[in-house]
Amino acid sequence: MRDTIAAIATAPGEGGIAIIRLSGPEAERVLERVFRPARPDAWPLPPRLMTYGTCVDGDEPIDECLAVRFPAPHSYTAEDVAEIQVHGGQAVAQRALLSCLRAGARLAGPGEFTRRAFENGRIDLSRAEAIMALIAARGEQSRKAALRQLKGSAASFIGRVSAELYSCQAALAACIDYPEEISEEEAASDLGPRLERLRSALSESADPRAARLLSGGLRAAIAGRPNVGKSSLLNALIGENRAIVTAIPGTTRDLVTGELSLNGCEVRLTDTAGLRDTADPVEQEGISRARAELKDADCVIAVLDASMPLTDEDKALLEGLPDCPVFVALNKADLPAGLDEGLLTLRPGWELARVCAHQPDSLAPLRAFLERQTRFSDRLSLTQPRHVEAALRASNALKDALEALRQGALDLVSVDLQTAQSALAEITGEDVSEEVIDRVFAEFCVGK
Ligand SMILES: Nc1nc2c(ncn2[C@@H]2O[C@H](COP(=O)(O)OP(=O)(O)O)[C@@H](O)[C@H]2O)c(=O)[nH]1
Ligand SMILES: [Mg+2]
Repeated sequence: MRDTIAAIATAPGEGGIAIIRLSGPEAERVLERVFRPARPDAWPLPPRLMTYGTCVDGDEPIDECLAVRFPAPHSYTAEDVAEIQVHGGQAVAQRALLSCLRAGARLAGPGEFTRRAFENGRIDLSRAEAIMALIAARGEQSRKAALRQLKGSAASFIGRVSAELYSCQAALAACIDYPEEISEEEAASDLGPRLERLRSALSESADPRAARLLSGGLRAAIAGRPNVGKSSLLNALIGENRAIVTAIPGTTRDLVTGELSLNGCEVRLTDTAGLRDTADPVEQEGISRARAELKDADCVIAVLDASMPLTDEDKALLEGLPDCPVFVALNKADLPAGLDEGLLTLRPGWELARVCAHQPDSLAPLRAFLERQTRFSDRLSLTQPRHVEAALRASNALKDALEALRQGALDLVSVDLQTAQSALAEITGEDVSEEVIDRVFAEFCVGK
């Protein structure tokens, strides 16, 4: 028998209401101890309807409140659930929770309500994660992807792939067990194309870049030698005076980040220390942070000063950039031109435009570049890093299976298909270690 858990389900701070949620076999008994309905004959409270009354701790009234119960199995956790709505103040909500704990409930851990919903079989693991993704979504793209997942897009996709994989496994088993009836060639000619289709379905539906964008937003690093206008560009793009701007080279030492939303996607811009040789230890540390940020970035805005001739530092910057989309911003285009564009060596795919940090309209090509980096297919079935990783593992196992099939090693094919099947079962949580489940729910908030 499980115990009964309680937590404040609303965000901390002041708000209109705060909700204390209870789940478990004692939920109703705890509610009876902490809730006095305005009409004493209201017991038992009607399921899923609000009842007005007073929240109490022993005999002491805490607040006016509304209470509602959701008898099992028609509740969030599929257990008996009760909720109390008090006024949304820190002291009120804390005291109402304390009263529930005194009445026999235990404080819930992070994500414990959702974990119960998963363990009681009401939702699969991918839907449980979708709830957290929906709560964490800061842009429209992330919200939509999380909602699709909550509606079962990942689960139904994995269900379809997995069913076809089972059918391939059955065909293979028949061939291994009855070699006189089905020849290896026959099996290979039928299984090959089917496994190939599964493999491409998996790799097409799992885009690691999209998954990263959805969970962490686009990371764009602004790089360049000192004084070319990196901090000015950051400020202009986010429309705020976030980074310090001066005419003194070496002003920016630490990483300064600013967020903006483009195309429903969060963009995290990082202004970095100007890259140059310096003896100043603080600046050196800033420069090594800048280099680390450049390596991790999804795309880079490389800034040059269009009013000055190209320097060796500029050339070293362009040569040393990582292999990712790059926008070369020729800043200070409002000043007389001093840079010979003919001397620039750009890699294929790099974009270039003359901009001026002080003229917002000139930044349109830069914004368009960033916006393009946030795009990806909106039909992806898998959008969480954990799912994408498992799907790619399954896809690799299918690649091995195809290779084994070409060599006629049917036993090996069978092992590879099993590996693929297990990787897929991790996504929905059908076959997943306790450790993975712990890790998934540890990221949840308390009260969800
Ligand atoms: N004329 C002009 N000056 C600029 C422009 N962008 C930045 N500056 C100036 O260049 C100097 C250095 O700017 P800052 O943003 O601190 O450069 P950072 O060292 O690369 O971060 C400051 O005096 C800015 O006002 C621009 O587009 N045009
Ligand atoms: Mg700066």
